[in-house]
Amino acid sequence: MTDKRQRARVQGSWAKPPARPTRPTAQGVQLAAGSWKSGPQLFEFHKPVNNVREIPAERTIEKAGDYEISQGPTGVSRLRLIPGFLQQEEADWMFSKLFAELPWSQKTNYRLMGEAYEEPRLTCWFGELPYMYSRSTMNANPEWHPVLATLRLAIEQKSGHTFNSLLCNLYRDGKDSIGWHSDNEPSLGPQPIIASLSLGDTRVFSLRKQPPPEDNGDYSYVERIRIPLAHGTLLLMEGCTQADWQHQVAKEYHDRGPRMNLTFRTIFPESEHARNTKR
Ligand SMILES: O=C(O)CCC(=O)C(=O)O
Repeated sequence: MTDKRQRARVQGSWAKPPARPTRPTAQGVQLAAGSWKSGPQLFEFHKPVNNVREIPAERTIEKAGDYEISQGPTGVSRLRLIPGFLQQEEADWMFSKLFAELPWSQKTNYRLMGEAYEEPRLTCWFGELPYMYSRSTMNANPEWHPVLATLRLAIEQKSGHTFNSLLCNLYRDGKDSIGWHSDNEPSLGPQPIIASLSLGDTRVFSLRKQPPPEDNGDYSYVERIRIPLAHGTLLLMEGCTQADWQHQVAKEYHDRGPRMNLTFRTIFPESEHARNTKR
């Protein structure tokens, strides 16, 4: 008999179901799952149940494209990334002009219990209607800077959406930031579309999915996305992105130059808020 056949015979005999003992023997083998079987050949392997919950790996989005980032629970959440929406020279010129000429100031917000804090960045607002977030209001300011009016038109043409307002953020260095939040104020309507144009130094824009209700606000296991936003990049957030995800620009430990972010949005008059929330 060749070696190969001999091995096959041995394997065959092992593969046969073992004979059942007619009565329990004295020897017993404790199984991994804690049950006992009598007889030396009745060992069964029970794979331990894996109770460790996986943390999804963070995804990085850098390339131009349309990304469906989730399908629920509210509906489809979509991002559109357009690096190089502005050419370098054009973006350089706009950055210096807006940096010097916009009415930047530091806004005071209020926490739920009424405690005041200064935002860790400078802002200004353009639009026929005021904008209220974090329990403090930015007054209406219909005097659009001509550069911003031109940008609004260009972004409307590119995106196919219209916008009536603009929140401008200025991050003076790597210590300036915006914490986790969603742009979901009632004045923005049910599925707000936000067009965000970045100028200046690159900063990482992060998103994290809202946890399911049974996780009671614990974000440990949620999906995460990071998008480095470079000079001249346009990012569109559409669909349920504000209902199902939060976003932030975190502080950085490396030196960062100034960065500006222009977030075009549509504000609805107060008379339409109730109608919007019902939709
Ligand atoms: O600076 C950014 O890219 C994000 C700004 C932002 O989240 C906001 O204005 O709501």
